[in-house]
Amino acid sequence: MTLPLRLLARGKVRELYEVDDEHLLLVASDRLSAYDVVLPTAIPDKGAVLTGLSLWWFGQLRDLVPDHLVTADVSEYPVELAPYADSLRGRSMLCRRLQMQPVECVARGYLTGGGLKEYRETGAVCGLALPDGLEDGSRLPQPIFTPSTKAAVGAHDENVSFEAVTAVVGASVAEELRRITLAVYERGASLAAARGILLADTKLELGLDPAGVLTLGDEVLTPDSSRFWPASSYEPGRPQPSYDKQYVRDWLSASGWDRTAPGPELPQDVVEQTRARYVEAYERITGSSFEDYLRDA
Ligand code: PZK
Repeated sequence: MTLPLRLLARGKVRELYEVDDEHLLLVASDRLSAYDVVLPTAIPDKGAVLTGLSLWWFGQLRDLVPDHLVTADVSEYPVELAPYADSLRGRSMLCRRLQMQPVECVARGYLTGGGLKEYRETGAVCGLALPDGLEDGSRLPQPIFTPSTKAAVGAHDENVSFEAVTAVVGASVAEELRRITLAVYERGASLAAARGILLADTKLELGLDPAGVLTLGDEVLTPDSSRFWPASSYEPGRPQPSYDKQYVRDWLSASGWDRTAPGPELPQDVVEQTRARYVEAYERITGSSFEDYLRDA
Protein backbone atom coordinates (compact mmCIF):
# COMPACT_ATOMS: atom_id res chain seq x y z
CA MET A 1 0.00 0.00 0.00
CA THR A 2 1.46 3.35 -1.02
CA LEU A 3 -0.56 6.25 0.31
CA PRO A 4 -0.69 9.56 -1.59
CA LEU A 5 0.83 11.30 1.45
CA ARG A 6 4.30 12.37 2.48
CA LEU A 7 5.92 9.90 4.89
CA LEU A 8 7.06 11.96 7.90
CA ALA A 9 8.48 9.21 10.08
CA ARG A 10 8.82 5.48 9.96
CA GLY A 11 9.18 3.47 13.15
CA LYS A 12 10.04 -0.21 13.29
CA VAL A 13 6.40 -1.23 13.13
CA ARG A 14 4.37 1.87 12.19
CA GLU A 15 4.35 4.89 9.93
CA LEU A 16 3.40 8.52 10.29
CA TYR A 17 2.15 10.52 7.27
CA GLU A 18 1.49 14.19 6.72
CA VAL A 19 -2.14 14.90 5.79
CA ASP A 20 -2.06 18.71 5.90
CA ASP A 21 -0.53 21.44 8.07
CA GLU A 22 -2.69 20.47 11.04
CA HIS A 23 -3.19 16.72 10.61
CA LEU A 24 -1.21 13.49 10.50
CA LEU A 25 -2.14 9.89 9.81
CA LEU A 26 -0.67 7.27 12.15
CA VAL A 27 -0.70 3.75 10.66
CA ALA A 28 0.10 0.65 12.72
CA SER A 29 1.42 -2.35 10.77
CA ASP A 30 1.22 -6.03 11.66
CA ARG A 31 5.00 -6.20 11.94
CA LEU A 32 6.53 -7.50 15.17
CA SER A 33 9.89 -6.63 16.61
CA ALA A 34 11.72 -9.04 18.93
CA TYR A 35 15.16 -8.51 20.43
CA ASP A 36 15.21 -5.18 18.51
CA VAL A 37 14.84 -6.87 15.12
CA VAL A 38 11.72 -6.61 12.94
CA LEU A 39 10.77 -10.14 11.99
CA PRO A 40 9.90 -11.08 8.40
CA THR A 41 6.58 -12.68 9.42
CA ALA A 42 3.61 -10.44 10.23
CA ILE A 43 1.14 -11.11 13.05
CA PRO A 44 -2.33 -10.70 11.51
CA ASP A 45 -4.39 -7.96 13.21
CA LYS A 46 -1.57 -6.81 15.50
CA GLY A 47 -1.84 -3.26 14.11
CA ALA A 48 -5.58 -3.26 14.73
CA VAL A 49 -5.16 -4.57 18.29
CA LEU A 50 -2.69 -1.81 19.12
CA THR A 51 -4.84 0.85 17.50
CA GLY A 52 -7.98 -0.43 19.24
CA LEU A 53 -6.19 -0.44 22.59
CA SER A 54 -4.89 3.10 22.10
CA LEU A 55 -8.36 4.33 21.18
CA TRP A 56 -9.84 2.68 24.26
CA TRP A 57 -7.15 4.12 26.53
CA PHE A 58 -7.56 7.62 25.10
CA GLY A 59 -11.17 7.37 26.26
CA GLN A 60 -10.12 6.19 29.73
CA LEU A 61 -7.57 8.99 30.08
CA ARG A 62 -9.56 11.91 28.70
CA ASP A 63 -10.17 13.45 32.14
CA LEU A 64 -6.41 13.42 32.83
CA VAL A 65 -4.97 14.64 29.55
CA PRO A 66 -6.24 15.64 26.10
CA ASP A 67 -5.08 13.50 23.16
CA HIS A 68 -4.30 14.02 19.48
CA LEU A 69 -7.09 11.80 18.12
CA VAL A 70 -9.37 13.40 15.53
CA THR A 71 -11.04 10.25 14.23
CA ALA A 72 -10.34 6.59 13.50
CA ASP A 73 -13.45 6.35 11.30
CA VAL A 74 -12.04 5.95 7.78
CA SER A 75 -15.26 7.37 6.29
CA GLU A 76 -14.28 10.69 7.92
CA TYR A 77 -10.75 10.68 6.47
CA PRO A 78 -9.86 13.10 3.67
CA VAL A 79 -11.45 11.96 0.41
CA GLU A 80 -8.08 11.23 -1.25
CA LEU A 81 -7.71 8.35 1.21
CA ALA A 82 -11.00 6.72 0.21
CA PRO A 83 -9.27 4.23 -2.15
CA TYR A 84 -7.21 2.97 0.83
CA ALA A 85 -10.09 2.67 3.30
CA ASP A 86 -9.95 -1.14 3.45
CA SER A 87 -6.26 -1.23 4.31
CA LEU A 88 -6.48 1.65 6.83
CA ARG A 89 -9.65 0.55 8.63
CA GLY A 90 -9.07 -0.44 12.29
CA ARG A 91 -5.35 0.23 12.26
CA SER A 92 -4.99 3.96 11.66
CA MET A 93 -5.83 7.25 13.34
CA LEU A 94 -6.22 10.74 11.95
CA CYS A 95 -4.45 12.98 14.47
CA ARG A 96 -3.88 16.61 15.22
CA ARG A 97 -0.36 17.71 14.54
CA LEU A 98 1.42 18.62 17.75
CA GLN A 99 4.73 20.21 18.58
CA MET A 100 6.27 17.12 20.15
CA GLN A 101 8.40 17.59 23.25
CA PRO A 102 11.96 16.28 22.75
CA VAL A 103 11.65 13.96 25.74
CA GLU A 104 10.42 10.38 26.01
CA CYS A 105 8.16 10.39 29.05
CA VAL A 106 8.53 7.08 30.88
CA ALA A 107 6.93 5.97 34.13
CA ARG A 108 8.02 2.81 35.90
CA GLY A 109 6.27 0.96 38.69
CA TYR A 110 8.59 -2.06 38.49
CA LEU A 111 12.32 -2.31 37.85
CA THR A 112 13.53 -4.05 34.68
CA GLY A 113 15.22 -3.41 31.35
CA GLY A 114 17.26 -0.24 31.03
CA GLY A 115 16.14 0.98 34.46
CA LEU A 116 17.48 -2.16 36.11
CA LYS A 117 20.79 -1.83 34.25
CA GLU A 118 21.24 1.75 35.46
CA TYR A 119 20.23 0.79 39.02
CA ARG A 120 22.80 -2.01 39.09
CA GLU A 121 25.50 0.38 37.90
CA THR A 122 24.61 3.40 40.06
CA GLY A 123 21.92 2.56 42.63
CA ALA A 124 19.70 5.16 40.98
CA VAL A 125 17.56 5.61 37.86
CA CYS A 126 17.53 9.04 36.17
CA GLY A 127 19.09 10.49 39.32
CA LEU A 128 16.43 9.00 41.61
CA ALA A 129 18.06 6.95 44.37
CA LEU A 130 16.37 3.61 44.98
CA PRO A 131 16.56 1.26 47.97
CA ASP A 132 19.28 -1.42 48.04
CA GLY A 133 18.49 -5.01 47.18
CA LEU A 134 16.08 -4.55 44.28
CA GLU A 135 16.11 -7.26 41.63
CA ASP A 136 14.76 -7.80 38.13
CA GLY A 137 11.01 -7.26 38.34
CA SER A 138 10.93 -5.71 41.81
CA ARG A 139 7.99 -3.45 42.48
CA LEU A 140 9.23 0.07 43.24
CA PRO A 141 8.23 1.79 46.50
CA GLN A 142 6.29 4.21 44.29
CA PRO A 143 6.09 4.78 40.53
CA ILE A 144 8.89 6.98 39.21
CA PHE A 145 9.29 9.32 36.23
CA THR A 146 12.33 8.20 34.22
CA PRO A 147 12.59 10.48 31.19
CA SER A 148 14.91 9.83 28.29
CA THR A 149 16.09 11.80 25.32
CA LYS A 150 15.45 10.52 21.84
CA ALA A 151 18.56 8.93 20.40
CA ALA A 152 19.46 8.77 16.71
CA VAL A 153 17.79 6.07 14.58
CA GLY A 154 18.94 2.62 15.66
CA ALA A 155 20.27 3.72 19.05
CA HIS A 156 18.44 3.38 22.36
CA ASP A 157 17.06 6.41 24.17
CA GLU A 158 19.33 7.76 26.90
CA ASN A 159 17.99 8.12 30.43
CA VAL A 160 18.30 11.65 31.79
CA SER A 161 17.65 13.36 35.10
CA PHE A 162 14.61 15.50 35.78
CA GLU A 163 17.00 18.48 35.94
CA ALA A 164 18.18 17.71 32.41
CA VAL A 165 14.55 17.77 31.24
CA THR A 166 14.08 21.11 33.00
CA ALA A 167 17.10 22.47 31.15
CA VAL A 168 15.56 21.50 27.79
CA VAL A 169 11.86 22.38 28.21
CA GLY A 170 11.80 24.64 31.28
CA ALA A 171 10.68 23.87 34.82
CA SER A 172 6.95 24.30 34.33
CA VAL A 173 6.66 22.05 31.25
CA ALA A 174 8.99 19.49 32.88
CA GLU A 175 6.77 19.36 35.97
CA GLU A 176 3.68 18.97 33.79
CA LEU A 177 5.31 16.15 31.80
CA ARG A 178 6.11 14.34 35.04
CA ARG A 179 2.68 14.90 36.55
CA ILE A 180 0.83 13.72 33.42
CA THR A 181 3.12 10.71 32.88
CA LEU A 182 2.70 9.49 36.45
CA ALA A 183 -1.07 10.06 36.34
CA VAL A 184 -1.36 8.05 33.10
CA TYR A 185 0.78 5.26 34.58
CA GLU A 186 -1.32 5.12 37.76
CA ARG A 187 -4.59 5.00 35.82
CA GLY A 188 -3.20 2.39 33.43
CA ALA A 189 -1.71 0.23 36.18
CA SER A 190 -4.86 0.26 38.26
CA LEU A 191 -7.17 -0.62 35.35
CA ALA A 192 -4.78 -3.36 34.16
CA ALA A 193 -4.34 -4.79 37.68
CA ALA A 194 -8.11 -5.16 38.01
CA ARG A 195 -7.87 -7.47 34.97
CA GLY A 196 -4.90 -9.55 36.11
CA ILE A 197 -2.22 -7.65 34.21
CA LEU A 198 0.73 -5.80 35.71
CA LEU A 199 1.85 -2.64 33.93
CA ALA A 200 5.59 -2.58 34.58
CA ASP A 201 6.30 0.66 32.74
CA THR A 202 5.01 2.84 29.95
CA LYS A 203 6.35 5.42 27.53
CA LEU A 204 4.34 8.44 26.43
CA GLU A 205 4.85 11.05 23.74
CA LEU A 206 3.50 14.46 24.68
CA GLY A 207 3.29 17.54 22.55
CA LEU A 208 1.83 21.03 22.58
CA ASP A 209 -1.34 21.70 20.64
CA PRO A 210 -1.67 25.04 18.81
CA ALA A 211 -3.14 26.59 22.00
CA GLY A 212 -0.07 25.50 23.98
CA VAL A 213 -1.85 22.68 25.84
CA LEU A 214 0.19 19.53 26.56
CA THR A 215 -1.50 16.75 24.62
CA LEU A 216 -0.99 12.99 24.42
CA GLY A 217 0.30 11.83 21.03
CA ASP A 218 1.25 8.57 19.39
CA GLU A 219 -0.12 5.30 20.79
CA VAL A 220 -0.73 4.88 24.50
CA LEU A 221 -0.56 1.93 26.92
CA THR A 222 -0.09 -0.62 24.14
CA PRO A 223 2.19 -3.66 24.42
CA ASP A 224 4.64 -1.85 22.08
CA SER A 225 4.89 1.23 24.32
CA SER A 226 4.61 -0.54 27.67
CA ARG A 227 5.59 -3.74 29.43
CA PHE A 228 2.58 -5.87 30.35
CA TRP A 229 3.15 -8.90 32.57
CA PRO A 230 0.62 -11.57 33.51
CA ALA A 231 0.01 -11.06 37.26
CA SER A 232 -0.45 -14.82 37.70
CA SER A 233 3.19 -15.59 36.92
CA TYR A 234 4.77 -12.53 38.58
CA GLU A 235 7.90 -13.56 40.46
CA PRO A 236 10.57 -10.91 41.05
CA GLY A 237 14.19 -12.05 40.82
CA ARG A 238 14.02 -13.20 37.22
CA PRO A 239 12.99 -11.68 33.89
CA GLN A 240 9.17 -11.64 33.77
CA PRO A 241 7.40 -13.31 30.84
CA SER A 242 5.98 -10.76 28.42
CA TYR A 243 2.19 -10.82 28.10
CA ASP A 244 2.28 -10.55 24.31
CA LYS A 245 5.69 -11.67 23.02
CA GLN A 246 6.79 -14.52 25.27
CA TYR A 247 5.74 -17.26 22.88
CA VAL A 248 7.77 -15.67 20.06
CA ARG A 249 10.78 -15.07 22.30
CA ASP A 250 10.79 -18.66 23.53
CA TRP A 251 10.58 -19.96 19.97
CA LEU A 252 13.32 -17.59 18.77
CA SER A 253 15.60 -18.57 21.68
CA ALA A 254 15.16 -22.26 20.92
CA SER A 255 15.69 -21.68 17.18
CA GLY A 256 19.39 -20.89 17.56
CA TRP A 257 18.95 -17.47 15.91
CA ASP A 258 21.88 -15.15 16.76
CA ARG A 259 19.64 -12.05 17.07
CA THR A 260 21.07 -10.34 14.02
CA ALA A 261 18.85 -9.15 11.17
CA PRO A 262 17.04 -10.58 9.35
CA GLY A 263 15.28 -12.76 11.86
CA PRO A 264 13.82 -16.13 10.89
CA GLU A 265 10.32 -16.62 9.48
CA LEU A 266 7.95 -17.73 12.24
CA PRO A 267 6.05 -21.02 11.96
CA GLN A 268 2.28 -20.87 11.61
CA ASP A 269 1.53 -22.02 15.17
CA VAL A 270 3.78 -19.32 16.67
CA VAL A 271 2.00 -16.72 14.52
CA GLU A 272 -1.41 -18.00 15.64
CA GLN A 273 -0.51 -18.22 19.34
CA THR A 274 0.98 -14.74 19.26
CA ARG A 275 -2.02 -13.27 17.48
CA ALA A 276 -4.23 -14.90 20.12
CA ARG A 277 -2.20 -13.23 22.91
CA TYR A 278 -2.62 -9.80 21.34
CA VAL A 279 -6.34 -10.35 20.94
CA GLU A 280 -6.55 -11.63 24.52
CA ALA A 281 -4.72 -8.53 25.77
CA TYR A 282 -7.24 -6.31 23.93
CA GLU A 283 -10.21 -8.21 25.33
CA ARG A 284 -8.90 -8.47 28.89
CA ILE A 285 -7.97 -4.84 29.12
CA THR A 286 -11.01 -3.35 27.39
CA GLY A 287 -13.56 -5.95 28.44
CA SER A 288 -14.86 -5.89 24.84
CA SER A 289 -14.72 -8.36 21.98
CA PHE A 290 -11.99 -7.75 19.40
CA GLU A 291 -14.24 -9.20 16.72
CA ASP A 292 -16.75 -6.45 17.57
CA TYR A 293 -14.00 -3.82 17.34
CA LEU A 294 -13.06 -5.02 13.85
CA ARG A 295 -16.70 -5.30 12.75
CA ASP A 296 -17.49 -1.75 13.90
CA ALA A 297 -14.27 -0.18 12.66
C1 PZK B 1 5.02 12.43 16.06
N1 PZK B 1 6.24 10.62 16.38
C2 PZK B 1 6.69 9.29 16.75
C3 PZK B 1 5.09 7.74 15.63
C4 PZK B 1 6.88 7.06 13.72
C5 PZK B 1 7.24 7.97 14.70
N2 PZK B 1 0.38 14.13 16.66
C6 PZK B 1 1.69 14.27 16.34
N3 PZK B 1 2.14 15.47 15.95
C7 PZK B 1 3.42 15.68 15.62
N4 PZK B 1 4.31 14.68 15.66
C8 PZK B 1 3.97 13.45 16.03
C9 PZK B 1 2.62 13.20 16.38
C10 PZK B 1 2.17 11.89 16.78
N5 PZK B 1 1.83 10.84 17.07
C11 PZK B 1 5.04 11.20 16.62
N6 PZK B 1 6.98 11.44 15.68
C12 PZK B 1 6.26 12.57 15.48
C13 PZK B 1 6.33 8.32 15.67
C14 PZK B 1 4.76 6.83 14.64
C15 PZK B 1 5.67 6.47 13.67
F1 PZK B 1 7.76 6.73 12.77
